[in-house]
Amino acid sequence: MRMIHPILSALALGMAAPLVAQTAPAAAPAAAPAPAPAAFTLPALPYAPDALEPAIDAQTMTIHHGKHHQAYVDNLNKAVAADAALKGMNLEQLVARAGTLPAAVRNSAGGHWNHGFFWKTMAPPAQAGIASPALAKAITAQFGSMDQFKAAFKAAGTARFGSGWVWLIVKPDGKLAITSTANQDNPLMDVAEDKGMPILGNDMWEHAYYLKYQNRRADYLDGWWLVVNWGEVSRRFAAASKR
Ligand code: MN3
Repeated sequence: MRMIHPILSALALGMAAPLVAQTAPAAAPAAAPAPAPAAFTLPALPYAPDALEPAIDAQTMTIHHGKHHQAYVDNLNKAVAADAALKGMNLEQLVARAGTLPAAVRNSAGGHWNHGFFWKTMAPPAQAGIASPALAKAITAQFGSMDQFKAAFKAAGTARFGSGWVWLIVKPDGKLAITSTANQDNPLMDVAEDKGMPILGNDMWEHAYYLKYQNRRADYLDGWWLVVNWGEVSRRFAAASKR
């Protein structure tokens, strides 16, 4: 069940805090409350939970989105509410200074950002599409061919020890690179070894694939290409290349 702290619910709905209303003198007009930062919320999946089959099964998607991602959102809301220094920061700001944050905030903010990015990185097989000419050209220039890129991405994913993510990023110099991060870190974080703008990313946590693939992470990485949303990845590449 989704649990939301009552104060966060009230803030999200724009309600006045009840204690203020009860104790304010009747004659004094209440000062307009400062705009409350919206609580972080779970984005809806952009497709049905079974839409990515056979690459990813419906049960995995339902648990991954509704339980795991929801938990990152809930824990992030709790951690931010408990730390006045973080008040009003948006998700991008939290991610960018992850190295200065308590572990609970770093993990939850990364988890929320990474999963929101991940759902949009995928599409049902019939809508997966192909890379734009510009992206295909950049991939060929950097990795030799699309097949060589996929092999290198798979190698980086299988080499990630324990839980983490594997990414295709646009580096500050505009070049593409494959990198991986541990836990819920990502290449936008100040702590990342290889920094850049992610345009493609796959979840290397067992919760992303274990029900269907068990220990066979390499098979999951192979099957996953069926549901990569190349239209979205190409749009991200274009946006990152313009910066
Ligand atoms: Mn996950």
